[in-house]
Amino acid sequence: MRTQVVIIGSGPSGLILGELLHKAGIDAVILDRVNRDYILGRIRAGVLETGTVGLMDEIGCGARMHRKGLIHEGVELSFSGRRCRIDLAGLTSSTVMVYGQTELTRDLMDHRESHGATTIYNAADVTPHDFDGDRPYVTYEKDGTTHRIDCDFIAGCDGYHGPSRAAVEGRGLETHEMVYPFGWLGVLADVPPAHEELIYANHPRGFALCSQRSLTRSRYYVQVPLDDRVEAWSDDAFWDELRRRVPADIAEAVVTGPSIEKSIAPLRSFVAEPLTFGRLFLVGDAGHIVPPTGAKGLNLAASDVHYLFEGLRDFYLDTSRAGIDAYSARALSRIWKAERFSWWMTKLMHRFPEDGDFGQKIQEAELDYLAGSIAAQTALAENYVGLPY
Ligand code: FAS
Ligand code: PHB
Repeated sequence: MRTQVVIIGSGPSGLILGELLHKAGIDAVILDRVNRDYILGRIRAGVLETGTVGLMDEIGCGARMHRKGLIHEGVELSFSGRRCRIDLAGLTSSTVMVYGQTELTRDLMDHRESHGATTIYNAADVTPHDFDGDRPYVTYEKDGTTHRIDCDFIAGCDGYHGPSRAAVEGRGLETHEMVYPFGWLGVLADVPPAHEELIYANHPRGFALCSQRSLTRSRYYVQVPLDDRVEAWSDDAFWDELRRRVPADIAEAVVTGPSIEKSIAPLRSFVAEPLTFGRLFLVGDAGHIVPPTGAKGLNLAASDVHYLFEGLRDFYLDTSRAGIDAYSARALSRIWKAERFSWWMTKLMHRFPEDGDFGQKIQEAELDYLAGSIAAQTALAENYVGLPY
């Protein structure tokens, strides 16, 4: 088989790129090691920046998102018995949309199926080859046969554990990482949200987040030790702990119910540099990871795709390599700003016992300053809604 672009990974990165390329008349094949249902079963992000919303509209699959997504004009921080609402719309003239990654992925998959573009699921041992030259190819195993796809470019949209970054180890790849000493225990439940906006809670027992997927489905998180196990948490134990960490009136408003998903995710900050290796590009989680505190992971994947798509489009339509050559630097500039913001929000809202008494006092002073400074709130707001592409 031959195509113009092989995309490894059918998550948000791979799907958004595949659909943008299709719209521009550029042929792409997506490979994934699992199937559609498995991908849709993963519960991940919940907040979209306007840039991500714009890409869905540019592709032409934003109708359901606009119908079901919730526009949020503010978020709240709670700490030391206080509450501070960050007026996103008033401070930035922008907003965020609450719409689950699962639904966004479903919309993209349905759109791709509607025009018959190729996605090969259950592709095992996907391996990029000869991407240092101008005739790269990808091999994979399926139904007991080794298959080969020749192409012009390979987009590594295969997440943190995928083969693309592994294929460039030792080829000048530099990585930068910080692993946080805790995880997030998340629960998804078909219960109405406790508050109309998201609440990030800094509490002596640990961080908590009240989020949502719709007016009837809520997503909650509590900070847990790294060695904690999801089996140790009954639903009741989770609801009790969440209610201890959020403001009293919110605790009162929490509607409990059976969890339809419950999992613990570790938190790390990670960046791989550069993102371009010949004709192989690292995109989204394949190139970087952020702690979810700033709601940046999915949205950074979207801006990577925006930059790479512009480069590939210019290559095919104008035979210019400028965009492709600029991809890594352009993407990394926005990536590092989002990494900083996500690290900052995580340090601000979580308990770090290893920072000692002084570190705790600094955190309290930063929150006190934030609560009283429009300049500080504006800085938080413009990062939360998403810096310009
Ligand atoms: P993805 O990981 O989504 O997709 C990669 C795809 O590549 C997958 O479908 C995988 O099956 C495929 N793949 C992997 N290895 C392969 C191989 N060998 N061969 C073929 N295919 C292969 N972000 C937020 O903004 N907010 C959150 O609350 C949030 N929560 C998260 C919770 C968890 C547990 C995780 C892991 C991430 C979370 N994220 C969150 C970040 C997440 O949303 C990512 O940023 C987003 O999925 C990135 O999309 P992709 O780059 O497409 O990577
Ligand atoms: C979510 O709804 O899953 C979510 C929202 C905001 C975050 C992280 C996760 O910062």
